[in-house]
Amino acid sequence: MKLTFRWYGEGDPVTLEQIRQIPCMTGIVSAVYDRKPGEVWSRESIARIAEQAHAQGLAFEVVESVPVPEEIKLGGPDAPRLIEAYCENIRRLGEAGVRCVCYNFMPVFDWLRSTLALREPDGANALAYDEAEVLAMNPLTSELSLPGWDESYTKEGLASLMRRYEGFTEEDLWHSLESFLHRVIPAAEEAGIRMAIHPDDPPWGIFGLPRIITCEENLDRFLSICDSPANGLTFCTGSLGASPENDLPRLARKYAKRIPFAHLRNVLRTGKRQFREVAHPTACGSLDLYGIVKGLVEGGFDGYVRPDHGRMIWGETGRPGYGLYDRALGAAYLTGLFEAVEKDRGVS
Ligand code: DNO
Repeated sequence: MKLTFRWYGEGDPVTLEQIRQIPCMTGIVSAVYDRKPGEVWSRESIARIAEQAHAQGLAFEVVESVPVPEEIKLGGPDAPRLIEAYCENIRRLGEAGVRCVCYNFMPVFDWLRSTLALREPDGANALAYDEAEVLAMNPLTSELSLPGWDESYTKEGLASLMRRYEGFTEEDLWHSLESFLHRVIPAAEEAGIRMAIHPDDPPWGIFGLPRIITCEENLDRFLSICDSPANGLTFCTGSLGASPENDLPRLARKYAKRIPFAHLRNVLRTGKRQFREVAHPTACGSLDLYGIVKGLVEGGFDGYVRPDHGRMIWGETGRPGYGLYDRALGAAYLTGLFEAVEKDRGVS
C-alpha cells in the first residue's frame, strides 16, 4: 500500500513540510480548487500541485475529487458536454502522472454532519451525525453544519437545485451514473487512471434525495456496470461503516482488487442513524480496523491509503476533520496495522 495524506492546496493550514514528516508518507491527495465543477482544469494548475509535492519528496498520484456536476447526475441536456469535459480532465491528469481519481455521485450534498465540533470527554472536538437533528433542519435556511466541501451553494442556488431533484428516483440516478461510466471509464483506461467512486456519507438518502453507493448489493451493481479495473471504489470505512449492515472486513476482502483507494477511519455508532467520529484505532469505535486491513491485504489490495477525518486535538483549529495531529496519529496507526498484517502473511 502507499500511504497518502489529503492536502487542500496553498490555503490549507496543514503544510507539505508537515505532511512529509509523518513517518512512511509517500504522497499527497489533492485537487485544483479554483475551478467550478464541470470546468476543465488547466495543465499549469495540475503541474503546479505536482511540482509542489515533488519539491517535498512527495508523489502526487491521487486526485480527490474531480467533482461531478449536478447536471450530469440529473442527466440533463448539458450532461454529454460536461461528461466530455470530465474526460478531458481525466486525460490531463493521466498525462501529469495521476493514477487514481476519487469522485462521488451524491446529489446536492457531499458528506453531511449535524455538528462539526462535538466536545468529547477528553477535550477533543469531533464531527457527529444525528439523523433526528438533521431532519429537523431545513437545508434551505443554511442551518446545517456544512463541512468545507469542494462546492458551496447560495441559498437560491440550493433551492432551485433541490427543486430539480423533486421526483428524481434512485433508478434515475443509476441511469445517469451508467451514462457517465460508459464514457468516463474508457477515457480513464486510456489515461492509465483508476476511477474510485466514494460511498455516500451517510449511506442512505436524505431530504428526499436518492443515494445509491450505500451497501453491498449496490456496490455489486456499480462494479458490474463496467467490469474494468479502472472502475473501482474508494473504500471509505467511515462512510460505509455508519450503517451496521455493512460488514466491512468481509467487504474489504471481497472488493480488495477493485479498491484503488482506501479511506480508513473509525466511527462510533451511538444509535439508529446516529454516530460520532472517533480516533482511528479499533478500540475507539464500532469498526474493526484490524479486520478491515486484514481483509484488504488478504484480498490482494495494492492501492493508496489515507487516514481520514481526525478529531481536533491539542488545541488545533482548522478545517473540520482535516487537522494535522489526529490524522497523523491515524497514519502511524495504519502503518503499524499494515506492517503487522503483511508480515504475518509474508507479503512484504
Ligand atoms: C470527506 C471526503 C469527501 C470526498 C468526496 C469524494 O471527508 O471523503 O468529501 O472527498 O465525497 O468526491
